[in-house]
Amino acid sequence: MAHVLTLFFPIVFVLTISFAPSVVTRRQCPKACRTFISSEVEEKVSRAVRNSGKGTRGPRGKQGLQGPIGPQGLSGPLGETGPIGPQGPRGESGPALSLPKCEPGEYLTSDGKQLICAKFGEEVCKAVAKCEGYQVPTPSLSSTPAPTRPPVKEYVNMTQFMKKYMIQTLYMDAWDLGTFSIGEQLFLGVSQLGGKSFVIYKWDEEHRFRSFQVLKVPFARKWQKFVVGEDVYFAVASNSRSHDSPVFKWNGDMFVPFQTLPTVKAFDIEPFKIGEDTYLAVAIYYGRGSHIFKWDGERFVKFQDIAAVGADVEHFRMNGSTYLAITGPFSRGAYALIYKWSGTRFEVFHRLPTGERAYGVKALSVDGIHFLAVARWKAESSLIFRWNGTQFKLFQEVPSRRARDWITITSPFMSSEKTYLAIVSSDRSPSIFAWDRYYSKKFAKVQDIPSERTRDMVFFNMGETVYLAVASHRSTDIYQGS
Ligand SMILES: [Ca+2]
Repeated sequence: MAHVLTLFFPIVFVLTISFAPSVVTRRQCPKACRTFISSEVEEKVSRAVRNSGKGTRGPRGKQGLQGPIGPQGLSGPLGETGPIGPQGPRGESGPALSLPKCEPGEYLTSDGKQLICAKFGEEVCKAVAKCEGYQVPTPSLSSTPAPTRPPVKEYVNMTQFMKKYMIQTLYMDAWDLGTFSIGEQLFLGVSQLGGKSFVIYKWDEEHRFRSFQVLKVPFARKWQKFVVGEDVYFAVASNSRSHDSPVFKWNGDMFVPFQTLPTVKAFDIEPFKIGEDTYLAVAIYYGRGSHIFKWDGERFVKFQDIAAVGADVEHFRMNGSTYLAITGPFSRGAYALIYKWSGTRFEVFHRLPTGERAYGVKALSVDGIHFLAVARWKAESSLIFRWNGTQFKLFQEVPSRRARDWITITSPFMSSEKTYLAIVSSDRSPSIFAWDRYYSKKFAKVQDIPSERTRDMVFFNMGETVYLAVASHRSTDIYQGS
């Protein structure tokens, strides 16, 4: 206020001086003149007061909140035409071609759809000497190309998993990934290598995984979800000498411990059913052999020991029979051991030579063909075997280095079923293949995934979209297929 006054008084003083003559010579200034002067004085005074009230500029205020997202822009220009796809399969042979028998005065021609007989026109009659009764020589098949259509091209439009469609990264020391659904809810389960925990994430409405539950599992390795009756469970192999492998049960809100399976250094668990019975095969990596547990109506009890140690066990069905494949350490021989259900127990069925130590095994069926894919740790490639009716024969070899496992998904959407198979290679980029039923009739390479020291991967579906989760030693990336 004091500041205002010190400015104010001099201004009033100056104004008074400047208008003093007009005040003194009052008579010479009429009413309009006086009104003008007083309004001038008022305005100058108020302006002076306004100016005197202005302080130094204050500090910049905080940035405001971001406004709402604006309306979506117009769609961009049409993209360039894609490359020509591979040639489609050869069509089925059509019905035998029969030439129509033309009458005299007719000739054989085509209307674009079929061969027909047409009468000679006047022009043709003029050109040939004798039109009436002239027999046109019937052309041979080779000289008359039948109207053909170009072979139908099948475009193998395979979903790709691009860096720009990476929708989430989860930071953790993952060892084994898996997804499963309970009703409409999708979960991602991750066994942690460093921590003594098993972490469950839940897919939310924003299409992101959010941490849902952390369960204590020392040395968690591979795991699987399964259902007994209406109840949902999952079992985790514990690669520990002193801890058994736990089974958890969904109680409607969360997973709670259900029972433990007596194991020492378990590496993988495979649930499967034979008829109404539920079994758990547990691959033990050290010691004498692996175990099979059976559900007795209330819990799992030991059912059978099999003399195979392994890092991975897989079950599959062929022609009504149940099989187990187990891959073990090299010291036991470079084999994948295959067991077959005899009706009462599993018996050794076949030793499948794998050349090098097999680390992971995956069974899949496409178009009625049974495959067994073996991931090899030491070799520079991994192998896909095909069942020929009596045994598995080498079908395809794909590059890999320190391969841990294979993953697969069959996506029933987008008009035709597509089967993907990917090799989880840890010392080189993992590769995705797709069953090419039309062209090469092999697993055709789709793409490589830019990932180093890959631990595990998993495909999953939400709606019609295929997603891929890729775990490396530090983080897990979630890709949306496009
Ligand atoms: Ca397995």
